[in-house]
Amino acid sequence: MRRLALISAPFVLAVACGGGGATGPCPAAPVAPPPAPVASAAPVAKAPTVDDAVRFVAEVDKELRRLWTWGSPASWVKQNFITDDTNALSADAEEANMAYLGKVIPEAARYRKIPGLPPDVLRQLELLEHATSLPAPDDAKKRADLAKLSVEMDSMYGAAKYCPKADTRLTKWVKKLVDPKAKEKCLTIDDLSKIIAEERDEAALREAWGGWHDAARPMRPMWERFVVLANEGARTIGYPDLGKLWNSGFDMTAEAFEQDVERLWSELKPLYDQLHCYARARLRGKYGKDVVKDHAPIPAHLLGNMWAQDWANAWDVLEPYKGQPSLDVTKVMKAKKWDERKVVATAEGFFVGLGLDPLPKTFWERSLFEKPKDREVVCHASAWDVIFSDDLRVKMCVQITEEDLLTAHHELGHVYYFHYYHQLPILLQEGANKGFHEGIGDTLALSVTPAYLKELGLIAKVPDSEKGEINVLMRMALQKISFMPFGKLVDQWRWQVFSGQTPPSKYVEAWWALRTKVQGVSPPAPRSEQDFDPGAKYHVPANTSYTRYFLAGVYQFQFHRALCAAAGHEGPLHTCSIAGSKAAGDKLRAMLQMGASKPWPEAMKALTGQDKADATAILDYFAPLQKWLKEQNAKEQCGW
Ligand code: X8Z
Ligand code: ZN
Repeated sequence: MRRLALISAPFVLAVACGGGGATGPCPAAPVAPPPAPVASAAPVAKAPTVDDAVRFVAEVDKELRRLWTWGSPASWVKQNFITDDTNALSADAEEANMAYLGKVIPEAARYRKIPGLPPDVLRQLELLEHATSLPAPDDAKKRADLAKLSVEMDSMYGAAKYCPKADTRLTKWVKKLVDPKAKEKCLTIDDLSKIIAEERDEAALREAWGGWHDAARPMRPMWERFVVLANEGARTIGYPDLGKLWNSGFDMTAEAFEQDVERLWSELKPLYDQLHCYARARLRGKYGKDVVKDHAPIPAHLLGNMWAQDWANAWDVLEPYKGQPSLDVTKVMKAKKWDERKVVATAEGFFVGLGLDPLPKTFWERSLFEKPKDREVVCHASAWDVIFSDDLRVKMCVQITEEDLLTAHHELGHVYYFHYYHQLPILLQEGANKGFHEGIGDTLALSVTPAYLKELGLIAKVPDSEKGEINVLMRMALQKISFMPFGKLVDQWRWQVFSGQTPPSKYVEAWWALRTKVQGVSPPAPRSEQDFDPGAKYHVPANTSYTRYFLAGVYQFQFHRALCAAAGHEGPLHTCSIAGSKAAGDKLRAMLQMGASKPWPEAMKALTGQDKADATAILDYFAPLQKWLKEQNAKEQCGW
C-alpha cells in the first residue's frame, strides 16, 4: 500500500501504538477487525451522472480512510516489531485494501468518461488508478498470497544478516559491532554499511559486500512468484504489466515518461562519466591496477556504499586537495557527542528556519530514532503519516554521521509534505508525483553548505580558495552525481522483469548487465543465478519504485534554483543557501499544500516557473567541477 512516503509497503489498522505517546515496542495489539469491506459506491447506473461520480468519489474517500487507517498502523507496527504475527496482521490489511481497490479502480474508469466533471473529482478519479503500486489478481487465494509475499519480503530484508564464520577478515568488526552477549555473531545491513564506508582492506570489503548480497538469495523464489501475481493484478486493472502501471502515474503516457528519463540521463551522463573516470584513477592509486583495472568498470565494493550509489564515504581516497579546511562533519558530530534526536532536531531546525511549523510533540514521542536491541525492525529510513491526519513520524536507525544528518533532512521533507497536505481528500494526499516527494528534503539539504555548517558549529572554517571550492563541489557530486545511474537502473531492471524481457533464468545476468553498462561497476565476487542481487537493495523486496529518486535528483536542483531566486541569492548556484529565508519557505509551503491536486507540471510551474524536468540546474551547479574534472582526466582513457 502506499502511505509512507517512500515505501509502498503494506499498511493497516488504527490501533494506537503510541496513541498516548508510546515509544517502546509496539506489539500487535489485538484489535477488533473492521467490518468487512462493503461495496462503497452505489451500483453504477447505465449512464452514470456527474452526481453519481461526486458520490462515488466521496464514498471512496471514506472507505480508503477506513482501510488505510487500518493498514498503515499495522504496517508501522510490523516494521517496528517484525514477527510472524505482525506480518500476518499487516498482510490481512493489505489484502483487504487490494480487494477494495481491485473493485473500485475499474469503476473509476467508467466515471472518468462522464463529461462535465468538476476538476477535483476528475483528478481523484485519475489518481485512484494509481492509488496502489501493487494491484492484486481477482482470485482471492492469489490475492492473499501476493499480500503475504509482499509483507514477508519486506520483513525478510529487515531481518537479514551476515554471520561470518569464526575467523575472517571481519572478525575485528564483529568484535566492535556485535553485542558480546549475543548468541549469534551476525552483522546487519547497518553494520555492513559501516564497514563498507570505513574499512579500506580490499578483502574485508569484499567479504562484507558478498556477505550481504548472499543474504538475499532466499528471496529469489518469492520474487519470482511475486512478479507473476503482481503482473496478473496489473492486467486486471488494464495494464500490460506492473512496470507500465507505475510509469503511467506521471501525467503522461508510460512511453513518454520512459523517454523523458532517457532524455535526462543522456544530459547527465557526460558529467557522470567524468566523475567515474576521476574516481577510478584515484582508486587505482589506492588499490592497484590488479584490483582496479584500466578502462574497465570499478569493482562495486570500493566506493564507500553497499550499492555504490553514493561515493561520499570514500572521501579519504577521492578528496581532490589535501590541506583544505576540513569538511568532516561526522568527526565533529561525534566529538560533540550528538545523539540521534539531535540529528533529527537539527534537520527540523532547517525547516523551522524557513518559517515552516515545528513538528508536533507526538512526532518526538512516536518516532523510532534508535535501532532497538531486543527485536527485529526494518531499519531502512522511512517517513509516515500513520493515520493520514498529521500523525507524523519517522522510523530511522540514526547513526551519528553526516550521511544520516542529510537523510534526516530527506525524511523530514516527506514529513512536511504530509503535514501541509493532510487536510486534502485522501487521494490527493500525495506528492505532485513520487519524485517530488523524494526531492523536498534533499532540496533543503542542498543549502546545508559550509557556511551553514559553520553556523551549526560543525566545521571550523568555510573554504574560500579555488581548491577549497573544488573540494566542496566534489563532496556534493559524490553524493548527487554518483547516484544518478543507480537511480535509473533499478527500475530499468524491474521494467524488464515485469515485461517478461528478462526471464527468471536471467535475473542476475540482467542486473549486472545494467549495473555494468549504466553505472560502470562490476561485482567483486563471482555471481550466478543462484544469487538474487537485486533483492539486496531494499526497494526491490519492499516493492518501492525507484525512478522517483532519479527524478528527485533532477528536480531538487530546479527547486533549489527557484528557492534561491526567491531568497534573493546572487552568484553561482552552488554558493547559495536558502537557510533562514522566509520568502523561500513561503514558496515551498505553497507547493507542498497543493499535494497531488494538480498534474505535476503545474506544481513544478508554481515553484519554478518551468513545467518540465530540466537538467540544466544540476549541470549549472556542477559546471566548475565538470571543467576541473575534464582537466584532471585529460591523460586518462575514460569509459569502460
Ligand atoms: O530510500 C531512500 C530514503 C527513504 S525514501 C532513505 N533513499 C534511496 C535509497 O536509500 O536508496 C534516499 C536516497 C535513495
Ligand atoms: Zn524518501
